[in-house]
Amino acid sequence: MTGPVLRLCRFAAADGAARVGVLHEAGVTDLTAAGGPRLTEILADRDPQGLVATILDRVPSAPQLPLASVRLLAPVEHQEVWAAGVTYLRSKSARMEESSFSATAYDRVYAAARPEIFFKSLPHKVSGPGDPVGIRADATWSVPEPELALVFDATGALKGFTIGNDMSSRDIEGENLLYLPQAKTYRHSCALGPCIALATEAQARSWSIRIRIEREGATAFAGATEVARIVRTFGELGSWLFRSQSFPHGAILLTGTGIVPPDAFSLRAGDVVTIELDGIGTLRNPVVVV
Ligand code: DO4
Ligand code: MG
Repeated sequence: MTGPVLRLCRFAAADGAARVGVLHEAGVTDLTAAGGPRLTEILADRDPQGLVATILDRVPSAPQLPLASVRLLAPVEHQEVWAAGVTYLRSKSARMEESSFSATAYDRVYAAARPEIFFKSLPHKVSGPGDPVGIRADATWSVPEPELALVFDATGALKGFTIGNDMSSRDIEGENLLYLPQAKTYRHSCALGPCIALATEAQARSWSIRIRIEREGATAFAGATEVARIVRTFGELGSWLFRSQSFPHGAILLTGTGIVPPDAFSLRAGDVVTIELDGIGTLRNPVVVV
């Protein structure tokens, strides 16, 4: 796959109904109006990029909608969302510091053949661009985790990439690793968007991830890392996700965080989290207490 990366999105136009489109710098080409299928069917095609080109060749007059006239939705239909963890050295060391109780577990899983993979969200619970992301009311140390997310079809083939925010309660995870599902999966704990970039692993490996957290108009935290620092290949992560599992609609897998704010930092209601990933775009969400 060469040339510009095609970016597929879900969006709501004036009538509020979910549609599928191609996301450009200034707007969206409405594939649904051109008779295109749902995102899941496009991703299931052997050649999603070719399928989109065929749809647009057939209907060259497909509506072009300015970005300001649409609301981007999370690029997920019926796909479960899972997450890999401790795939960056930075994540391993931060978690070992956070909990002497569980330090060996993080140390071991970083180097083990089997990666850490956990369930993150049902599709209908995912926040899209502009939607709130949550911090738990019973947590005292909450952080965003900006992550590259892999988009698989039902056969386990990697079809594209999006941005994921694996919102986490570090105090709850640090108290006892058995509390991980509570630290990771709660209302508004997962955001995805703004689109699915149909790129290759080689292209994605050259991308950087940046995060900025705004508080009362100023930057409260900013950080960056490179996708190339992920210690495992995407094929490896995908093959573990699909072991003894079936995902009839495909699945989304977050690949772990490599950016950890200083220990004194915790998110607050009203903060705004902006994650940028080269080749995909920007995912921006306000923080609420849930
Ligand atoms: O084991 C805890 C979760 C790890 C994680 O979410 C990450 O490294 O991103
Ligand atoms: Mg994570």
